[in-house]
Order: sequence, then structure tokens, then C-alpha cells
Amino acid sequence: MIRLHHCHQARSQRVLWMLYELGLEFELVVHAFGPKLREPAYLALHPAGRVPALEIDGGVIFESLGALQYLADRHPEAGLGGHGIDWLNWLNYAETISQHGAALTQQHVALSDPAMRSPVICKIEALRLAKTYVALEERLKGRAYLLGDFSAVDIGMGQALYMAKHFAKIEEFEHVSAYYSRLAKRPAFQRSLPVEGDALLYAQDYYELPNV
Ligand SMILES: N[C@@H](CCC(=O)N[C@@H](CS)C(=O)NCC(=O)O)C(=O)O
Repeated sequence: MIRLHHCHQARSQRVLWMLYELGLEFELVVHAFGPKLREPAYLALHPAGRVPALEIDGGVIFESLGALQYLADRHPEAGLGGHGIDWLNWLNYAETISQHGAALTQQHVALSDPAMRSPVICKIEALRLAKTYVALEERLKGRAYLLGDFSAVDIGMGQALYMAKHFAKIEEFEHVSAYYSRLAKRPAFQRSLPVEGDALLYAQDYYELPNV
């Protein structure tokens, strides 16, 4: 039995996308963001009350990139795995990007009262986020995917960009934009997106840089 705990548009989307790429059977439990994630039943699965939590093979994986690695290793026949310096760097670089996406989501979305938001933090985080694209742009010159062929690393990064581009546009980064378009065409990515009627985390496609 495989069971994924997921919130729409969150990092758990990485695991959902990977499960679809692998064509595995699983149960999907969609949670709303909020205090329910901090109830004891869920904390027994994820010690910090976040998503994802992937129940699999008698254990629970509660880090999205760890789940990608585990699933890639569990299914070598899919050819989405890897190892070594490039694999580790680019798998985990998704979190260098997502830390800014998460901070900006907190500012623009979680803090529903605009008076609580900090335009300075919003601006610093968005500028630092855009800087993370520079390394990605360089890496993608002459490569369709981060490690050459499509792999689980691109699932982590594709979802990081899906979140990040709400706050820092990718259009001026030619290779990053082409890469993201390539990933977004994948049927498994599209299946991992919310559908009409689902509660969305992001009400806008893009949140402007504050003028401070
Ligand atoms: N490094 C973790 C981060 C997990 C995380 O912070 N998830 C966010 C959504 S992207 C979450 O569950 N937030 C809910 C909350 O903080 O209440 C991972 O990649 O799985």
C-alpha cells in the first residue's frame, strides 16, 4: 500500500508527479492547509505537520526530495534515478529555490492581512529567488534536463519552479523557460495539478515585486 498526503500546489506535488511518472497504484489524501495538519493523528506521520507524508513499505517519508530518491531507487526500471555529485547537487538545489518560494508564499498568501506583510522581506526574497535562476540557466545551456536525460531531479526542480514563478518571472531566463515548458508538457506533471473546484493556494499567477 502506498498513500500520499498532499496539499494542492505544495511540495507534495513532487511526489504526486513522481508516482504518476512511475504509474504506481496509490491512495491520495488531500489535506487543506491549516491547523488540522498539526493534529496528533497527522503528526504521527509527519513530525512537523507538513506535506508531503508518503506512507510506503511500512515506513513514512516526510521529505519530498527524499521521497523522489526513494521512489527512483525502488523503481530502477523507470530510469529516473541516479547518484553522485551532480545528482545530489541538483536534486537538493530545488530547496534552495523553494525556501524563497515558501517565504514568499507566507508573506503574500498565508498572511491574509496585508498590514502584517513586510514589503522589504517580499522584495529581498523575490530578488534572492531570481538570483537562484542564474545557476540553473547556466546548467541548462546545452542540456534539455539537469542531468542530460529526464530524471527525478527534474521533478523536484520543475515543482520548485512552478511555485517560484509566482514571485520571480522565469521569462528572461531563456533556458530555464524552455526547460519549464518542456516539463509542464509532461502528462504526469499535468495530472499532479489541481483541477477545477479544488481549493488553490495561489489566487494569482504572479505577485508583483513591492515598490520599496
Ligand atoms: N523540505 C520539506 C518542506 C515541507 C513543507 O514545508 N511543506 C509545506 C508546503 S510546501 C507545508 O506543509 N506547509 C504547511 C504548513 O506549514 O502548515 C519538503 O520538501 O518536503
